[in-house]
Amino acid sequence: MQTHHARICGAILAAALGDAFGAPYEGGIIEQLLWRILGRRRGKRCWTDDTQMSVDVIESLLTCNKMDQDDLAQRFASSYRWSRGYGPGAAKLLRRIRKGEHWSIANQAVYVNGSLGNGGAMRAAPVGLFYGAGDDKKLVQAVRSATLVTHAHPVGLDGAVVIGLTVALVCRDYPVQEIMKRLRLHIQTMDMHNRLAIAERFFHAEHPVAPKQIAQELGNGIRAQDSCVTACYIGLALRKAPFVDMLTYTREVGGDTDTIGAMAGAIWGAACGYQYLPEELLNQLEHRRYLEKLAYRFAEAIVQRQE
Ligand code: R7I
Ligand code: MG
Ligand code: MG
Repeated sequence: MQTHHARICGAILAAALGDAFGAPYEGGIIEQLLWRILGRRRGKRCWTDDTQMSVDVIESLLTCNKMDQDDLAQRFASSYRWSRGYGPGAAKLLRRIRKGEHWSIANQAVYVNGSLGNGGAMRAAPVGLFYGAGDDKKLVQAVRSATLVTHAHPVGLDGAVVIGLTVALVCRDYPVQEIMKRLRLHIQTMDMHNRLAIAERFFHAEHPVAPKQIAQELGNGIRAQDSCVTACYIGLALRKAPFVDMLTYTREVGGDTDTIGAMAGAIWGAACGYQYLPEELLNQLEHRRYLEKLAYRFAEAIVQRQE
């Protein structure tokens, strides 16, 4: 596998591992007990909405060869299963689309300004990979379009830009300082700018900052401003550490562990490549072979596109 190819596959599989291995630690005691029942199938670790919606994005991009919001909305709606642990607003919205409502109406029916949850950001990595580093404006536009289908709030949109752009840039070895500079150019809300400023300060520290401090200052919650820069920090600060250390660190940050794990995993995987993912974790992942084949096909399409 060529380097770029391996990094694209790495981003997709690492995100799925971050999701499946983060999910058991998400939420309170009731959610954790429920996931003990729902989260294992035939001895494998199940993924959640984060991976399901990323799969939908990849399938859509492979079929349409561009970001097509109508196609994406239909895929999201038909893949929706409550047992994958979707956000409550997202679940309602997807059921409305299933019943025939257009996404551009449904996306403001639950929250008047649209959702600011991290559900747009958790599936932004494939869009970033597909458009790739080079034309940031085009990439950001595609990420915003893909996010808008379910997350119309400016903070929800900004969160997706943080993840989509970081994944694309780290996949091409851009240094952290340059990534931060380019993120600042495309972020539109003060909430996200403030979080980025804190992360930039943390990147100047010699060692990764303690997980507790990350949770306190960058956040660990379900809202985009409380998790996207957190994941960006984790993925970048720990990209030279083994994957399992990144997972342990994410668990210690706590909160929305499946989503922070998925987003940080995508960044880690894009930096390191598929070959550095631990085999014993991949072996426990549900539908591993299906995901690997999909990631491989996606990488081939991207490499051809960018040649
Ligand atoms: O963003 P979304 O798809 O949820 C993703 C999360 C991830 O952690 C997944 O792993 C899964 O567990 O869910 O779903 P939404 O329901 O749109 O947003 C998530 C939450 O953000 C909502 O349930 C609200 O608590 C909060 N939220 C808002 N609160 C107030 N005002 C989102 N938008 C608003 C808002 O406008
Ligand atoms: Mg989830
Ligand atoms: Mg989550």
